[in-house]
Amino acid sequence: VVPTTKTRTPRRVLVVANRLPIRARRDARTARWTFDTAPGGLATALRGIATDVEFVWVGWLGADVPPAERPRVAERLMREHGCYPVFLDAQLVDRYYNGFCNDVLWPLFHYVPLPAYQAGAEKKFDARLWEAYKEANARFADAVLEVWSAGPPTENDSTATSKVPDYVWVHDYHLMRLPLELRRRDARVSVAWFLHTPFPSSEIYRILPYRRELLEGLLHADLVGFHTYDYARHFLSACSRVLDVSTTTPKGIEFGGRFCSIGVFPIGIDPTLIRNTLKSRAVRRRTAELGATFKGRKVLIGVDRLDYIKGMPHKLLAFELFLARNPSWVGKVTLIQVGVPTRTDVAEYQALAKHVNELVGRINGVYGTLEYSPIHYINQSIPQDELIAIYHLADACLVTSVRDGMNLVSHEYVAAQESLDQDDTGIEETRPRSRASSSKDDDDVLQPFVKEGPGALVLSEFAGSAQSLSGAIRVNPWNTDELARAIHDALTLTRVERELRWAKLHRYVSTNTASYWARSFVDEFRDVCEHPPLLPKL
Ligand code: GDG
Repeated sequence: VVPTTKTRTPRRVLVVANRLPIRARRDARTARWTFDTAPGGLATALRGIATDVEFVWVGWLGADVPPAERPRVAERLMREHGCYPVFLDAQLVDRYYNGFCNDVLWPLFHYVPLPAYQAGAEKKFDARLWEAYKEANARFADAVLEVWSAGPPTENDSTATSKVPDYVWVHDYHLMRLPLELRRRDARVSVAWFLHTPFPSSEIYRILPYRRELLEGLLHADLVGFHTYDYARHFLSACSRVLDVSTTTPKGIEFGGRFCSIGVFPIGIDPTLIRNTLKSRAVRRRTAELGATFKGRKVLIGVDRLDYIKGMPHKLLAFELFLARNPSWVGKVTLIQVGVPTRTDVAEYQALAKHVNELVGRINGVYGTLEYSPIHYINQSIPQDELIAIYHLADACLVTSVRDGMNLVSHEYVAAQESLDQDDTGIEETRPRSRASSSKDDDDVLQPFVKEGPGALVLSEFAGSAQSLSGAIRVNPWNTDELARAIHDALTLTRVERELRWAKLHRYVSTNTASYWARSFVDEFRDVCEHPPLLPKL
């Protein structure tokens, strides 16, 4: 089904997320603040509909701002960047963000609760972290209400759309109490919430001592949204089991005299941005350079934050097994693995980084030579242009998450497999040549890189994207044997097989885009607010 977009939208949407898309620095000598935009995935996703909707961001700045400087910082951020900061002091951030969000909710929502045999597991849920979470959510509510407008027409602005009040779109597991906190402050607020992670099975969810309070927080929203039907279903069953709800239907839940609608909105990417980047002169040149570097070899790509949900050790172990079983591939295939450091002050993440380093060292030690490393491990973030050049070059992408809300790397890889028009190569030398057909004579000349058909996608069945990317080779990353075979399959599929798979994948990725996601969510939000379901009279 090709998605269609409606065009009715509210005038202003307050996007509330834990972090503002801003990098802030303070000069200690002059006490002067510098703010740069740091657009993350969400900011990029919303850009596509920013022509119809005005977005104002509310969130934490990621920096400790001395109280005396706060009014000035808030005024500047709002005026210069359309961002309204929530100020949280260091101890609150530590307990709310590092503690409750990253150490309690993140693992639980990704099916990694602390194993009961581990000493200290019984102390996992520290009440101080929960109190901090509630407190932080209350601070966010105060900040939202400082910018929220109920939207009565003003003298200067009498257009019909300006009568629409601001809508409040809350993002992610950091802010599950926010709908309730907002409604306590003003019952008129239209509020929706979207979860970027999985919502776990109710069997996992109900471990949480604060299971009831979080669901009650959310059910004050007009709409809650998830990436997949499974997550929505898990949420519905958690509500039925944990709360005394009067009605749950696939469309939503009646609770406390209100109806909270539930929707499924799988996020996507901006394929046009990738296509345009691929066509740029700089990226074509870079792809050609990399094509020359990896000449005569197949390339596998992995791009992950260094997070335990991404299953990087699972991928490395399977790659090692693949090399052990297929000695003829040694020297002929390289895995480029980007592992972007994240939450580096947390013990679990430090242990993961160490484990990955050891695995990479072991595999390169056993299978590497002076001329060849089976794994190129890049333990830092790389520029977007470089990333897209590698995607384009790679013969297969390995996504092996043990759980992942959606996983946008899988979408980006598919988009970057488009073959490019050879008329405009972007580099001076125009004689196209594929990596495999290189000859010694033209080694010194930079040749444009030409793909021999699209690459293959190996995709964990535990990533949300596996539910829609049916052209992928689906794997259970815990099954090392199966994953090693999938790597072999990905490298040996015929061109026709790869093209057939890619056509399916590309059709999905190029229609279910980030703009489509944002537009569908905002349209549904408006629909449920304008036409709230009628509740039965008691
Ligand atoms: C959360 C959920 C859900 C990565 N390394 C570099 C780089 N990246 C970019 C990728 C991609 C993004 O980061 C990662 O997105 P994912 O979706 O794969 O994963 P999370 O960061 O865990 O995001 C996830 C998502 O929210 C959206 O709802 O899909 O399930 O966990 O865009 O390209 N970008 C650059 N250099 C890098 O080194 N430039």
